[in-house]
Order: sequence, then C-alpha cells, then structure tokens
Amino acid sequence: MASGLAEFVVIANRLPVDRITGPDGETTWRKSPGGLVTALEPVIRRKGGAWIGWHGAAGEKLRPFEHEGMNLVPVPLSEEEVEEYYEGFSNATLWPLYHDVVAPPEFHREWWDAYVRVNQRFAQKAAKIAKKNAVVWVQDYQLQLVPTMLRELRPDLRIGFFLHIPFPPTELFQQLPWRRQILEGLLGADLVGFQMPGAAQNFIRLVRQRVGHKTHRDTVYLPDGRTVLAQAYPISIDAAGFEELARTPEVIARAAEIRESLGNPKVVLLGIDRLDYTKGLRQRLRAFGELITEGALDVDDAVFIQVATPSRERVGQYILLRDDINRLVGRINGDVGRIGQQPVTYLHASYPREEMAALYRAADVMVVTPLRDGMNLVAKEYVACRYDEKGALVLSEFAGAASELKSAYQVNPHDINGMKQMLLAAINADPRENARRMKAMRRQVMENDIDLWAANFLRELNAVRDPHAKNPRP
Ligand code: GDG
Repeated sequence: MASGLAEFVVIANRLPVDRITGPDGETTWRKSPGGLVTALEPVIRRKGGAWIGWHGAAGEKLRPFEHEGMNLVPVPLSEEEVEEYYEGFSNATLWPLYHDVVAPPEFHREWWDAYVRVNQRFAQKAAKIAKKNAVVWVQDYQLQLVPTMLRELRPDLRIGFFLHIPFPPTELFQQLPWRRQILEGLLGADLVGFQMPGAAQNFIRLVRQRVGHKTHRDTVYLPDGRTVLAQAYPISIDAAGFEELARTPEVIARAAEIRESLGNPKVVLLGIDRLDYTKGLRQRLRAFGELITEGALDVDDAVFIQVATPSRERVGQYILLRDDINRLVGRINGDVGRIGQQPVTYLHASYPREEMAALYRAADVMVVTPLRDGMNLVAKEYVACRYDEKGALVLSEFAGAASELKSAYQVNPHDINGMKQMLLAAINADPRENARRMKAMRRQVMENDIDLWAANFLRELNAVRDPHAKNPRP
C-alpha cells in the first residue's frame, strides 16, 4: 500500500488472515474466520481501505500485500514483544483486570514499556498510510494508546475505537499503575465504542474522576475544545451466513452423525469456548456432574460435549486452567461414567465453521456460562443456527449478550444449585415453550447482525463534528 492513500483504515492486533502451508511446502494466506472480518471487508474493498495488524510470526518483517481485495499492512513483533506486549500486558494484565479480576492481574513495568512501544509502532504505520481526513477504526484492548498517539501524528484523521471486552468499574480499574495513560490514550478517539452502556458509563466516570475532564452524559469535553463520545454498540455475528450454513445438507447430515456417534442420547448439552478462565467452564461442568451423581440426569440419557479451543497457551493462568479442566473432566467421567457411556465428551481442539454449525444443530441445550464476557458470540451463533426453533440456550447474566437475549434461561454461574435447576428447566421444558423463547431470540439476532453493528458505529463516527475544531472538516 502506497503512503497516504487509504481512505479507511482498520487497526487490530492481528491481521484478518492466517498463513497456511500446503503439502508442497508453499505458504499462502487464508482469510481468518470471524464476524469482524466479514463486516469490515466490504467497507475496506469499497473504500480502497487497509487493515494494519500483526501477521502472527514473531521476529519476521513482511511487506504490505493484497489479499482478496484488501490491503494488508503487517506490523512486526519481536519474540520479546510477543511475550511482553501480547502475552504479558494484554493478556496477563489487562484481560484479567477488565474481566472482574477473576484471575489476579500481574503488573510489570517492562510489560508496560513494551505495550507503549508496540502501540506507537501501530500508530506510526496508520499515520503513514492514511489519506488526509481518512477514517481510522482502532480495535480492542491491545491498542488503547493508539488513538492519542495517532492524533498527535495526524490531527486531521477521524478516529474511532471499539473495545470488545468489558470496561471495568472504577474500583477495579484503579488498580492499574498506568490507569491515567490508558484513559488518555483512549481520549484521542472521536468515538469510543463499548459493548454495554454500563461500560461506557464506567469510562466516562473514570475520565471525570481520574483525568479531571468535564463530562455530560455520553460526552467528554476536552480543554482544547474537542469532544469525545462514549457509547454502546453491542457487537453481533454474520447471522444470515450462520443460518445458511446450518441449512446445508452436509451440516444437517453431520449433526445427525454426531448424535448417532454419542449413542443417540435423549439430551445433548454443548459448550463451545476458547479455553479461558473467564468462560465459567469449571462451574458448568460441576453443575452437570452433580446432576448425574445425584440421579437428576441419567448417564444413559444425557451427554455434555465441551469444545475448548486452545488459547494463549504460554500464559501461566491458561496452563493452570488446562490442567484443572482436564482433572475435572477425568473425575466426572471416572466417577459416574460406564463402559461406552462417558457423560462428558471433552475436545481440546479447534474446528472448521461447518463443524461448529453441526454441533449447534446437534445440541438440545447450549450452555454459555461466562463469569464475565464482553458479549459472547457463541450464544448468538447458536440462535442463528436454530431456524428450526428447537433447542434451548442457558446463558450467564454476566455475558453482554444477556441484555439482548432475554428469553434465554439466564443463570448466575457462581450459583451452582441455581445453574443445576436452570439446566433441568431447559432440558425438561415443553418444546412449545422452548420454541417461543427461540423465536424471540432469533428476532433479536437476525435483525441486529454484524453489518448493522459496523454501519451504526461508522455512521456515528462520520457524524462526529467538532464545533471548535481549528480545521473543521469539509
Ligand atoms: C471476544 C470477547 C466478544 C471458537 N472456537 C472455534 C471457533 N470459535 C469462534 C466462535 C466465536 C468466537 O470464536 C468466540 O467469540 P466469543 O464472543 O464467544 O468470545 P471471545 O473469543 O472471548 O471474544 C467477547 C467478542 O470478542 C467479539 O467482540 O463477544 O465477549 O471476549 O465466533 O464461533 N471458530 C471456529 N472453530 C473453533 O474451534 N471456526
């Protein structure tokens, strides 16, 4: 991508492609699955935009390249930066801090230094490729300093930021030794988007208390006359795409095959998560295990499939969690299983989208029980795949999705007894009751898809006008 040409720039920790090596040793790029890419790709194509991100290999420098009509601009990270900026500050400091401290965050000054350095690198790349007055959209917690760094380099740009994870209340955020710098970093944006209105309010309150700027409702008034809007944009999925996939004969056949291979049990329960301590895997498996031990569910009748996609495998808390879940699954299967009858089918692996759709179709009860989650797309994907209006969703009230999916069987994942009751309620409900709930949830998910999410955010970002700007935009 030539300098100064992009009218629209997305900045994210990762590029939207994965490198794959063919049988002949040739490497090519493949678009990574995920709603964000699906939503932003058409905008990037239409506007001749670019995506800036790390390409996934430490220590390697790559030139910008084009992939399926998108200009991709790789940002290099050294081995040490991956450890300190990505695994360290992003995933062992910010991630647990922003998720209610469900694991203790670690604070290390060298990690912070790497975070600043890498954020600066991303900002410099964007400053170089963005056209005059271009729109730049920065994504997520790894890049919270980029908005201000970029504004300093390029005051002409219109800058948006979206946080995919929760934004914590003051009481937790203030643990961060660099709390003020993070707030000031975000304030470089014209529009700061969050999943939930409560997160936007947390941010506004912190800016008032910690930085001392004047605020009113969703607006921050900066001393230089600029304003920053903080609003909620609950993210969604490519809902029609998921439904279409779930309707294919291959997926329908595969769903039947999955049930068959489990011995056609009466009830299939399903969990699909990245293997992460925020997802409440332990609580959900314990609840299910107890239902079997106590005889409320029969091991001949009920099977729990848990897919745990490998994630952040070099971060300490994730290594501990993996052992913990292995042990728990082993204990449940050992205690209550019989020959040929394992109550929990545990899969520590990742699967293609088709297999995910087949699993969603095969599941009578989808169990989504995070202790804290920005949104949770798995819950929405399940709903999108159930055009047959069958199946039930058990959903944690601590997932952002809970405020939209009101007809789910909502649970407090810390309350194991409550969760057991709700699992039984979902399993034993009259199918008409479950159809009623599913219909209501489908209305929500099918109407509010990822395209609408991106369009809403970008419309607001384009509408942001600064009455006091020294160089008002044309
Ligand atoms: C963060 C926030 C927020 C999972 N395993 C496989 C696979 N997946 C896909 C799912 C889903 C996505 O990964 C996971 O999204 P979630 O929203 O459930 O959770 P996080 O990864 O924690 O995402 C979250 C999200 O950002 C978006 O803003 O909702 O709150 O934490 O799409 O389908 N996909 C494939 N194979 C797998 O094995 N193909």
